[in-house]
Amino acid sequence: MERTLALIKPDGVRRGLVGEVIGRLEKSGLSIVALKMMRLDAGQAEAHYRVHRGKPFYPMLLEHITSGPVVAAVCEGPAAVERLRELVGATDPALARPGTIRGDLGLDITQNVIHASDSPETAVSEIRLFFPEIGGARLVEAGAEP
Ligand code: FUP
Repeated sequence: MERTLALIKPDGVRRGLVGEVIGRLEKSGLSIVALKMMRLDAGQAEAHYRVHRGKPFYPMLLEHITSGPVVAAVCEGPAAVERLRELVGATDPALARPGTIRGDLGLDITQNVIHASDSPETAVSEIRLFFPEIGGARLVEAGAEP
C-alpha cells in the first residue's frame, strides 16, 4: 500500500472547496489516513517548494501558499501517488482535462486548488514535512483508533 500527500491550497480553502475535494479523493477509493488544517510559515513554504527555488514563479508560489490556511491530507491506496495525480490533473487548469480537480475547479496556474506529491520518494519527504508528529510506522490505519 502506498501513501501520498494532498494539499488543498489557500484558494481551495477560501472558495469552500475542501469538502468537494476531499469527497473526490474518498470516492476514488483513496483512504484519508491523516488530515489537518494549518497555516504554513515562510520556512515551511520554502521547504515545500525548494525544487522551484530560483524559478520566475517561485515568489508567487510562496506568497500564495502562505496567504491562508491549507488542508493537508495523507492518502493511502494502491499506486496512491499516480492515482492522486490523475485525479488532480495538469498543473495549468486551462489545460487540465474536465473531470479532474484542476480541470473542473482551478482558476489559474497559481490558484490551482491542490498540490499532490509527484513521486513515492517526494511523498515520503512531504508527509514528513506536513505531519512530523506521525512517523510512518505510527500513522494510524484508516478507521482505527489512534
Ligand atoms: P504540479 O506538480 O502539477 O503541482 O506542478 P509543478 O510541481 O510543476 O509546479 C508547482 C506549482 O508551481 C504549481 F502548482 C503552480 C506553480 N507553477 C507556476 O506558477 N507556473 C509554472 O509555470 C509552473 C508551476
